[in-house]
Amino acid sequence: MLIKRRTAHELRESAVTAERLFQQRRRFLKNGVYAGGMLATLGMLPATAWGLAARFVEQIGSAPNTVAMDAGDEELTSWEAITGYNNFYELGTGKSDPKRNAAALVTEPWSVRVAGECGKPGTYALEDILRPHKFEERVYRLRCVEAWSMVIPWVGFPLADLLRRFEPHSAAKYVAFESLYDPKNPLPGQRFPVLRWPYREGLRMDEAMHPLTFIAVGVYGKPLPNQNGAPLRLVVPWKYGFKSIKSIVKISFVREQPPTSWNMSAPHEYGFYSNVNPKVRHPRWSQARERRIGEFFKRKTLPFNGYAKQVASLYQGMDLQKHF
Ligand SMILES: Nc1nc2c(c(=O)[nH]1)N[C@H]1C(S)=C(S)[C@@H](COP(=O)(O)O)O[C@H]1N2
Ligand SMILES: [Mo]
Repeated sequence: MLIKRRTAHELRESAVTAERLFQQRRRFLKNGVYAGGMLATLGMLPATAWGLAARFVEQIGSAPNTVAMDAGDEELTSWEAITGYNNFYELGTGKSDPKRNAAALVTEPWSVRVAGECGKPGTYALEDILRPHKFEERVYRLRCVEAWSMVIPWVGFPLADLLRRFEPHSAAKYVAFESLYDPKNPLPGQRFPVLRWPYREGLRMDEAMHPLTFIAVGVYGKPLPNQNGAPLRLVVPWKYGFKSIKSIVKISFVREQPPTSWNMSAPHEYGFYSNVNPKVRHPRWSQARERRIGEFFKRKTLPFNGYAKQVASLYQGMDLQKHF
């Protein structure tokens, strides 16, 4: 088989095709017509051009019967916006910096260090992390704390399925995550102390094990672009976007609430929980409304970003004004 290098232009075209196929398939699914296999052609991309995650693209493309529409009937945000308007401070603080600097992030080889209160700590190659999981598609709203939002068709698997493999001890009350940081070879944005590197995030164990909590390895049926947090990133749809840490290199099971980057940098503005909450304003702006990228008028922000039915019980008895 002829393996040909793809130009940027070709990449764009194939991405647009993927988006159109996906939108079509989604219409089919809405009408109750099963459209399995429509994405099958996406599995034929040359692996060398796509990096490590591409080895799994066939699996990504052949999982159309497992789409979960947890964003109702809302229209998907375009591929262009999802992959061109990003927050990924390691690659720069401007919204278009992550895409422009994407090549600075080297995702091959990749491994994840697993540490702390668990039966199977160690360093795992990405292949070993991903191999046992059956990928599925999840359409989730993503609400950034800056009051904009998107609807994104992720590909991946529940975080709970991954964590269980490491046999967490009962002493593990929280899970901490870290993104990549090599002080000797910093990413373009890591030359500046905008945050204390590495980027850190964390969840309470029950939040981490919740079925909505997801590890994404793809979007729109394609491997995750670097600017979206390749090769694997967290997605917690009922929390502000900054909890959804990108390009994970370390997972620790810990007893105490772990320090998290945005909370360390501005504790009065960014709490550990950071559940989407229209009633708790950011000290500098209201969180009652948001702008859906691609739309002109603002819309109301929903409690827990519209996932209250699934997750509100996690916070029963907690004062959410205090534990923001
Ligand atoms: N490592 C890392 N993860 C990160 C960020 C970051 O700067 N570094 N930004 C967060 C923020 S603020 C948001 S809104 C989402 C954006 O994800 P997206 O660019 O895929 O839409 O990623 C989150 N994960
Ligand atoms: Mo964000």
